Amino acid sequence: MLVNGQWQRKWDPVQAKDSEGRFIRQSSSFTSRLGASDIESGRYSLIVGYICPWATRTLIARSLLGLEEHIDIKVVNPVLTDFGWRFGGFPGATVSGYSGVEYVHQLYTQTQADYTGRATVPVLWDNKGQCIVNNESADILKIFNQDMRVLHQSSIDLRPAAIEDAIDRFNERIYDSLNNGVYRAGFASSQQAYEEAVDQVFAALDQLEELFTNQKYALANGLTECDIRLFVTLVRFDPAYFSLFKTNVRRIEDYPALSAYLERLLQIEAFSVNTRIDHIKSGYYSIKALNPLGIVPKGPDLPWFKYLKEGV
Ligand SMILES: N[C@@H](CCC(=O)N[C@@H](CS)C(=O)NCC(=O)O)C(=O)O
Repeated sequence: MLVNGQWQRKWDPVQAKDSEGRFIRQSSSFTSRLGASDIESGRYSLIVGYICPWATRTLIARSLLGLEEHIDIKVVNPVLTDFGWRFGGFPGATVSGYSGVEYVHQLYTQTQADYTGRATVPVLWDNKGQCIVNNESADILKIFNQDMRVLHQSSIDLRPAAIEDAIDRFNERIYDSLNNGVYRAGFASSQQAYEEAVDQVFAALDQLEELFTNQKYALANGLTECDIRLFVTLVRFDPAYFSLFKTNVRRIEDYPALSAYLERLLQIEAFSVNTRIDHIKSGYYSIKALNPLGIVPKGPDLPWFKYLKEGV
């Protein structure tokens, strides 16, 4: 991480923990929204990693809303280095395109010279101001859906005003137990913290299995932001979390309704084109604290890989 603008120590996934060994995630630092006069086609770039579920939320929204030709993407190498995320050098990864910028942390110090914190993706970058606008995926989803509406080439609304409360309630319900729950299991530093997290993960999955036995999407109204948030965790579960994060009580494949839901979403191009199993596996298994030798497992081979365009 960066401390007063200087890169400290080697990269380490465990951000902070409480006295019982529970993983604590840092909160995001750049949280601006965009006004009408800020919106210009081509002005912003989205810095992402296909490995990262939070970044993939924003990639899927960008595709669903038809923002691809207005916001370009820069993709990091999924393999973590001692200096955090690096650009290029992996199929599907790109160079930064900014002179002298090899690592994501350089974009943070370019924005704020004395920045202290982790240099995370996703980042919404302003090419005009040469600075980070926002590094919180939940906000970037709102920027794309609401602030950039004039640029949309799609009639999809991922957050209809009439059901915003229901969207926020659903998101809240799955964030701690599932989206972040898998990380709390994987990065737990005590048996008790691990078991607590795993139990919550599977309680959430069991409930969702029941929900999707009767419903096509997370909310009965149709596709929303909630489906994006759920999808990015479900799609990483069997290929990575199940073994690396030890969330191995059941696979998503063992849940018929959840598997059908996953396949339903993968038949929508915005979901399949932004899912790269090669990035997901190489990235997660490069976390040295959990897998010191960096060996990437060959399996599993899952039936839904047939929907993926690249990187299987
Ligand atoms: N709150 C952030 C979390 C982003 C995040 O934690 N990204 C991870 C990748 S999955 C990251 O960049 N980690 C690098 C680090 O922690 O140093 C968001 O949702 O945008």
